Amino acid sequence: PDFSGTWEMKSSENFEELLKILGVNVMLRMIAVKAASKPLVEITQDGETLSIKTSTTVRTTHITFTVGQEFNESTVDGRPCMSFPRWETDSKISCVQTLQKGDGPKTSWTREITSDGKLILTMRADDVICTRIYERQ
Ligand code: RET
Ligand code: NA
Repeated sequence: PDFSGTWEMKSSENFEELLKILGVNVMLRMIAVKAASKPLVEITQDGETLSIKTSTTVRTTHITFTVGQEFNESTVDGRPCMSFPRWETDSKISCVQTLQKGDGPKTSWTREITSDGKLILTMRADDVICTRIYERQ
């Protein structure tokens, strides 16, 4: 699948609930939710290697990984973790995260390209799943 492109978000569910279960306090949640309502996602892809830059006014993350190989990233609340991305289907990457220090909810994400060319991002912490749908700009 081709993940590359500049993507804008069309819908988001459960982002605040996700931050809540991760223990982010109400004031920081408000700031984060507002900023995360207008993210810009830029993805470049070379085979199974993806580079994903997610920009907001308050936080920008940039990850590069190869499917099948562990890499360092941060959970959505900013805690360093090890991540292991793998193919769940031929168009969906599923990535389990392990905190580098301390305990917290079990976190993971998926990124999938649908047959109609949308990008679906899910982020999970324990039983809370946030779903965000993107379309190419
Ligand atoms: C934290 C807590 C500390 C204060 C702020 C935060 C902001 C997080 C944001 C995350 C955006 C995520 C996106 C993900 C994928 O689409 C780290 C929660 C301000 C803005 C856009
Ligand atoms: Na997003």
